Amino acid sequence: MKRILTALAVLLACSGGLKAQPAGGFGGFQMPKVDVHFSQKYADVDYAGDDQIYHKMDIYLPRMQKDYYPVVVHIYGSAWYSNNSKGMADLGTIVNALLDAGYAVVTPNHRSSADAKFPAQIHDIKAVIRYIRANAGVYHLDPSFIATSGFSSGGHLSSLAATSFGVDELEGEVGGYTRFSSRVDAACDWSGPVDLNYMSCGAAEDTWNHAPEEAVMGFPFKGNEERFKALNATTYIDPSDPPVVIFHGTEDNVVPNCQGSHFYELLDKAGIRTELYLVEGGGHGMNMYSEKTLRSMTNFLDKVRVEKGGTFVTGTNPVITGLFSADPSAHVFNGRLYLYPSHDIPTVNWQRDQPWFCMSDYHVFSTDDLTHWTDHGNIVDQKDVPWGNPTANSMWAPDCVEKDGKYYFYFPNAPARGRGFGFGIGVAVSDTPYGPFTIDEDTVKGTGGIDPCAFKDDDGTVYLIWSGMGLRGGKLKDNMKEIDGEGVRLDEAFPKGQTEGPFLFKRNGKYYLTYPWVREQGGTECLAYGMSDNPLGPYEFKGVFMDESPTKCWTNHHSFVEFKGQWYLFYHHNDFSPDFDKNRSVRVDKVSFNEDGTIVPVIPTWRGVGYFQASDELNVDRYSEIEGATVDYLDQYNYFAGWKTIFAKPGDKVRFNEVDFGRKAPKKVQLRVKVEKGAVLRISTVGGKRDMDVAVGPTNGEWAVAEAPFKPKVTDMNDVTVELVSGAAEVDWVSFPK
Ligand code: FUB
Repeated sequence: MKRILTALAVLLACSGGLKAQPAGGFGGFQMPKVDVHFSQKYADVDYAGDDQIYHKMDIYLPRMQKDYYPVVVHIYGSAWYSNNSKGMADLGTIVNALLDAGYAVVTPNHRSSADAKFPAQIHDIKAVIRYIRANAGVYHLDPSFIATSGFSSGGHLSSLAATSFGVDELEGEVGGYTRFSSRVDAACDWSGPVDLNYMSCGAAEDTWNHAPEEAVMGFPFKGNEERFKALNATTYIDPSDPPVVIFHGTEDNVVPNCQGSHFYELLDKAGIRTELYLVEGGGHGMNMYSEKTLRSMTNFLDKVRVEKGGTFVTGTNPVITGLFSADPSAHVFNGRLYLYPSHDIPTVNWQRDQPWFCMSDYHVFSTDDLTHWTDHGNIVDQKDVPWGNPTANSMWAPDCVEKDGKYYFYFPNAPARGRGFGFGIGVAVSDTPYGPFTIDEDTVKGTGGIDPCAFKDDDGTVYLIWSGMGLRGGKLKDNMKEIDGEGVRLDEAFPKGQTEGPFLFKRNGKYYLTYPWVREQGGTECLAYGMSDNPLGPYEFKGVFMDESPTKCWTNHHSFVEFKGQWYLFYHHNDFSPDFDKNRSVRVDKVSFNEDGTIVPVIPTWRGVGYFQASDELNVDRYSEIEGATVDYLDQYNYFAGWKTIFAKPGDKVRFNEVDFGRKAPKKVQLRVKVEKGAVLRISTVGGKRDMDVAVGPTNGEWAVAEAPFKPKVTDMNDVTVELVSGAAEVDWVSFPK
């Protein structure tokens, strides 16, 4: 065992200096020429900003077309001796399996033991994770799921990244994104040495030659056993660690397989979800990558990802960022708010030479406070609909309803060849609001069209309303798969103009049939409604409750929901896609009713409805009120990066409502700014009565975080105003750190 590692060390050391080795290293025992299953590759991305080969990484996107991909960082094995083996990082085995399963794969280089001593290697890996989190939008990566994986010493670094989140000495300061979290969501350990003090598997006599780890630590093992514990992934295990899947060969003659079982036992004892695959006959790389083991890895990651969901914070509009969303149906199930929107993606199937609606699956989102959201992931995919066309990308507006403890998800889709024309409406059933959903074999009998809305009345009767040559509806039979009798037309008394996207709700005994309506020929959709004493009408038209989108998004589609005593209107505009209105984004604003039950028209806001603490990053470009200042995208190539406020002349200002300063006044204020020559910004709170001027120097064309002591004693709920006193500045966010 020891001879193999030592021999390899010599070989690498002789191969032309360790500072800038050619692509090489262990790389999982494979040929360098590999057909990697990617649709796009970003090569040599500099994650540390120092242009060193050991700080470059490659990013591969899967062939499967999605707008954002969950990420796995896969680290090559080299006994920490190589600083440039990303080109051989198990590309034909682990990397291809991940790509085929829909994961983007990042293969980083890292400093070798000749470049720098531990913890430089884990500092590099953490910089990779932070870089991905900070730049996810640029590379189509989904920052809500970042896992690590690695072989041999890469397995060590992958495991260490998982167990050591927040350990100061191991976090490091590599790269420009140290403000971002290096937490990972799952880890895969392929044959990794994770406890270097246990390499002899607990035998009384330590016969192990510790050459590679001595090289990476920079001092001998014997006599320094305690200090070596810093290198071990096992040292840092605690119950908050993410799930880990471990693969180890029973015949591994380089890293003994007791490493895998030992790691498994410790993780399991700490209550961490873990799976161990001891591969019969597997060596150190050899015979390890069967279809079965690779599938076990991707299944594990899929399970963790779906169960975890992505979590993100957005208390302003649009609510969902990082992916497009539209046609939001909101419902409260078991006290939690669930959102079932459509999922727009950039056009694949152009129609008549035009980019068009393109929707291949659905995600469900949930929240307790309309600020912290969970993305429960993909719940229904077009390829899994038994009656549907698996490539039509026509999964339009859906809805969900609970009946007798089961959740019924209704969705439109284009039927498969020979199964009809136009759109059908399908149903999928689950025991929870977020799946897994089982899709029914056939469409819902008695329906046909788009935009199903499922409404449960107080007596438990469920109605399905849809759009198909006008707005139609009917009672669902108890099996929830068939309309009882004929569907009836609901909008006959409404003024002319195209109608679709119905949403039915009940308040104080009255039924509201609400819908997107094109009130003027050649116009776009506003939102209108009628009221009735019966769910299936007749409805009396009551007017418009939201005007056409100011940015001319042709569609709008919405839902009403009462949550914790307040009514909300969810709807969509095309905020993250100003030039193409079929890539939309969900928004939410409060809604109220007049004495007679009619709806008070809703004016769309940027501020939205979310709760903010003063220590949060307050994106004041999502203002409640603006005077003089203007707003633009932060990054013209990645709109998901959000917006900035431009203060060009003194007096320009924005106000951001309802910020909770808590019981203890903050002592400082931070502003993320870009300033050319210098500027003074006035921060006001308590209705403008507590002011504080902050002078900001030039930032050399870069974004920088400026900090100043915050003198006013401000507590409790306040509005925050930012006003330019002199100079000029662009502001990303303002924060009052604790
Ligand atoms: O999302 C596709 C279609 O656009 C919906 O089904 C309509 O309601 C409109 O929003």
